[in-house]
Amino acid sequence: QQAKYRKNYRTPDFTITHLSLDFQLDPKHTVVKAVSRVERLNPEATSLRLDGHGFQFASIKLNGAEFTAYQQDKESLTLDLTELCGESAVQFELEIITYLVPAENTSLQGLYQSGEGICTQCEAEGFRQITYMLDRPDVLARYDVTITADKSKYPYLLSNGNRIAQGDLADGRHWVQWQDPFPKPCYLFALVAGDFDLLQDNFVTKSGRNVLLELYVDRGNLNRADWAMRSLKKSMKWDEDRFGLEYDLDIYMIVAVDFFNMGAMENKGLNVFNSKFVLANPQTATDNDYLDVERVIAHEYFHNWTGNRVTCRDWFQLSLKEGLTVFRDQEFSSDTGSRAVNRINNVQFLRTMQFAEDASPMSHPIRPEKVLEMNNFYTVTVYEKGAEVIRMMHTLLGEKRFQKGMQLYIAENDGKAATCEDFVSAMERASGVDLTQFRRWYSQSGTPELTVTDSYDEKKHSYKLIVSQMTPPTADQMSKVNLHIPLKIALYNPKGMPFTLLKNGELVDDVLNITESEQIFEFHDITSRPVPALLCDFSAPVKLDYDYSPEQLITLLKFAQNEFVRWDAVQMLFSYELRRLLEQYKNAQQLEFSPQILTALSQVLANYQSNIELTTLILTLPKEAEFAEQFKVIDPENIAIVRDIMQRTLAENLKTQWLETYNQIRLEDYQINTQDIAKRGLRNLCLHYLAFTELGNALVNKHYLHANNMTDSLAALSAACKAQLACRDNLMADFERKWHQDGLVMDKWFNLQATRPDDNVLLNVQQLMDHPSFNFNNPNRLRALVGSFINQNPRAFHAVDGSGYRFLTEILINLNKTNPQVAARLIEPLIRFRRYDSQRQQLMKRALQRLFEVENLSRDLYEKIEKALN
Ligand code: BAL
Ligand code: ZN
Repeated sequence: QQAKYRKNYRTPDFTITHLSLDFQLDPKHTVVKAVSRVERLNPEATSLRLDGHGFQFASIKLNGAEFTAYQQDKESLTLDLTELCGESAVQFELEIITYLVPAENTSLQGLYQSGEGICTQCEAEGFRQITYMLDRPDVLARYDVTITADKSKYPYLLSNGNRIAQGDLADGRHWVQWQDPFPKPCYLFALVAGDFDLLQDNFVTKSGRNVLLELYVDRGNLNRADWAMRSLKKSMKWDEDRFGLEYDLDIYMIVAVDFFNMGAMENKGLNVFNSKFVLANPQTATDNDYLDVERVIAHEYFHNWTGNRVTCRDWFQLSLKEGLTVFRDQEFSSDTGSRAVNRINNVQFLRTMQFAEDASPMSHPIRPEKVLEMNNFYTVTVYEKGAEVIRMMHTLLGEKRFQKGMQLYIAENDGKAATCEDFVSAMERASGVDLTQFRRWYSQSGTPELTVTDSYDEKKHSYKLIVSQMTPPTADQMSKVNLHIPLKIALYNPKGMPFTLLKNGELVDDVLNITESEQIFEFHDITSRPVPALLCDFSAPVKLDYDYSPEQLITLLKFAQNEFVRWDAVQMLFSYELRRLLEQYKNAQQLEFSPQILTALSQVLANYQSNIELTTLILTLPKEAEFAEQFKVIDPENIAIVRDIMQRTLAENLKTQWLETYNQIRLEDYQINTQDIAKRGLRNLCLHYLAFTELGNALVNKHYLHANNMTDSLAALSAACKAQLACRDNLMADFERKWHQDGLVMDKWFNLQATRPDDNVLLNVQQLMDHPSFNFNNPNRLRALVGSFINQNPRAFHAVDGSGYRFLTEILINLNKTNPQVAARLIEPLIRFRRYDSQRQQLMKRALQRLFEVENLSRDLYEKIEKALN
């Protein structure tokens, strides 16, 4: 297993300028003729290595003549070109014919069958499963694609760019020809064939281009397509308004498919989507599903400029397009919805998932140095931490200079394959801000820790913050350097008024530049000891260590003007409380939730009308996985027990208020707007807590029966499951009866089954793998049942008898054969064994060793297991 290193990047010896693809489609036997115009870039080069596997190689011709001077191995075809001379050595034509079986391609990479249709997924290295190719993102070609297939089975034949010709054949087949005017790397190639319902619309760009918008969904799903179309138009408008970026083709197509490894794919002009991120109507989708659809549609659309027009030079630069595009989709959601809510959700996700990744054997910088299987690097680090790095630049430069940097970056790199350095350099030159030290964020992995202490001089009215930074070693990198960390702060007086930040009478910026191991910041005219709000808005992806007292945190909760700060104060209060209660629990003491915190939370609920969304976020207890992240050694059993007690205490103590609020919030017809989503969110949180009281069963049952939308139905169902109510089994059976034919909706049901707090949950999950709605080859189903169990039910998965680990191992052994990419995602909780006690460590290691010995272990799994065990 050969790793690739970033430092070894070389420009290609050859490039392909034109690629003409002819597909004779059939799920059992597809014939692909690929004719490429090859240009030699390095005059010394005498051999050309093409990537390819997973197909039957039929023939190769060079400039129209049979060609035999090649060597073939499992992953490539190397052409010996020493015989070529003169002109033909500089430019020549290759014709390669391959045979494929899309119906048997369960890897869901390359060309495969999804349901009754056929589609492609080529990022990162799936194109090489279609034909031999210089499969690297810095080879950009113009594509001309002809697809021929049975007309009744595949009435729609789609590819990138513009449809330029089509026709019928006498044998019942038809053909369509597509041409993409923009040169692109092969990872952006797409083909879709099938029978769909089609939703059409249009968008007129700011310069007057009329763009045809087409959304293809499975037959019968048209009533779930409107929201995605609206989201697309909203995204197109937003990108023009905020980034000045306009769409560049006359047609934009989105196809929803059921079998998809990722969320969606930004292929030029022809996005292929996991149907989960397209289909939504009030009966089938929750409010969160609606927001997810909007976000993912936006994300893929934004890639048209950040990813497609400017692409990546090599896969080590993945964050160039992903970090930036996540930043852009986060800004879109913040500009068009609540900025605070979006920030809180994004930070919560990052702190839980990315911090955990950085503390795992898979720790890597946002621009990795070494990669064995590229699919393993579509990570929260590259995406979400990558977006944080862009956000820090935005904080340091400000919107105006950041946009100037964006324009320069695009002007300099349009139509090219760029690097992260190209981006930072454009930002630096456009803004005049020195980013020399900041660049280290690209090469250093790990979560930096900021330790802050303070001192107050009552006489001088001066206040000092002493800030030190340290990044602990990670699995991939022992020694660390100081980073440039923007630390946003505010100082509150005990009455909750913010002090103006002054030094020697001059205004001080609220973003402190932390660049050294230790720095002292002094503020004057501070008339009483302040409560500092540190890392406001999570101005950097770091851990903060400041010894807050509960009283200080309650002050922040009550008074901070910044909504993020208020929420964050409560997160710290909950953590503080969890630790205290865990101690009491371990010492077999009576558990007592701090009355002071209960009072503070009760006040938040009493004032819910001032900010409904924030109230919901504040009163939602962190999940087990979020709590777990604070511990070096995680105790899944006790965290779950104590968290449950916290939940029941909150439920019981605030019962009257939960009920009052539940009854006060009134909603009429189901509508998707910020206000109604907020109201449903809080009302359903009240229901969740009430489920743990004696009112629960009747109330939840009624809520379910009266629900006129999926958000409310699911809230009731979830409350019934989490609180193990008497009505649970009836409600679950009712839901199953209604939805058993709808995989996406059943995923919600599978998730609830897998996260039951019941002792026999694993047995239940195992039995559900035979459920008629379950399909092992569908990644959505697997994630809903198996993924939910291993990631969202830590207590059961980490059962000390090792049953959870054995269950996952069996699944992974099978998935290794069918879908290694998904296998490598699901193995994550197992490779993190170092975070657990020695008994669990032993069991987890044993499971990994067993997997390591599996015959034909995929590169995907090998890379992760090898890192974990060594
Ligand atoms: N490029 C892979 C899917 C996405 O990040 O949009
Ligand atoms: Zn993306």
